[in-house]
Amino acid sequence: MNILKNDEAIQQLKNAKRIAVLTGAGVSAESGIPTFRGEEGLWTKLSPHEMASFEAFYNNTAIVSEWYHHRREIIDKSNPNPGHYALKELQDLTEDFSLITQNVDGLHQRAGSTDVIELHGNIMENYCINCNRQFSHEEFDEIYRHNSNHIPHCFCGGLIRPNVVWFGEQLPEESIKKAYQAAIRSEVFLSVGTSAQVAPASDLPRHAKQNGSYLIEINPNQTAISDIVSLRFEGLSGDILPMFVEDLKEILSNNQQTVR
Ligand code: BJW
Ligand code: ZN
Repeated sequence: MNILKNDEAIQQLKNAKRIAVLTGAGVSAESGIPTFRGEEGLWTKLSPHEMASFEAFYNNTAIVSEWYHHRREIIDKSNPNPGHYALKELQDLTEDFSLITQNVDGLHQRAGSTDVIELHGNIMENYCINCNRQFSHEEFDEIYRHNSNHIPHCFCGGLIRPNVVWFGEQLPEESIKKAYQAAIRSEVFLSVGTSAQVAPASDLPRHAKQNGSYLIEINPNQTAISDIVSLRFEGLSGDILPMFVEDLKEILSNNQQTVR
């Protein structure tokens, strides 16, 4: 870690009243949840459009439903990691803080973050594509387990799908609106653990930068936005985010002592 770079990031975070953070699958990697792309990613074996589209679900319901069931089981057994907890602490230290996530695992909320903007939905929620009835995780699990062909049906006969956003589908209107607003008004924008390959989420860092925000990326690998960021931290979010928060707390407490 370059100490000077770290200092610069901490100064930016300290001076910012408005911070926005965009997270991706990499933030949950240290909780044991596989990312999508990359060497260990889910999609080294499976094609994204074959699994994460409505057509895939409709034509291969059993396979796609099983895939989501398997992922829910992994998430159920996992816990938030130091990166998730650091973002909760950063929220507590910041006047105007927005946490925008592409993740569907709910780990930010389990770490205590509030008002999380979920761009791609939540894998634990399910709904009927016919009558729109919502199913809690427990209700859905009950239906899924008692169904030997792994094709979950609602009481009305319609198929039950996960409440996630697939390719070609619109993002929840309110979430994307809030995310753009947060990006535009931010003074510092952190892009953490995302390959920034999927639009419209990948547009957010660019919008933030165009509107004068200081753009910081945390990722062990280069991404589609690495060339436009103000600062890049090549490492794991579970290492770097807690370090930011510790340094920030130290500076803030020193400042308070000086004022007194
Ligand atoms: C670490 C780490 C550690 C590892 N610490 N870092 C051309 C044709 C067709 C469509 C399009 C097109 N061009 C654009 C589109 C639109 C399309 C799109 O962007 N496609 C691109 C792939 C080209 N987008 C959409 O369709 C979106 N909707 C839309 O645009 O609506 C308007 C519209 C409608 C109709 C037509 C056209 C437009 C919807 C996108 C929905 C994405 N859904 C998914 C699946 C969600 C459900 C599920 O979970 O199954 O969301 S796809 C998948 O990718 C998932 C993720 O949220 C998303 C982003 O992935 P993410 O988070 O960046 O993960 P990875 O794996 O890519 O990266 C992980 C990173 O972590 C890596 O960089 C690692 O290095 C790093 N890392 N360990 C920090 N410890
Ligand atoms: Zn129904």
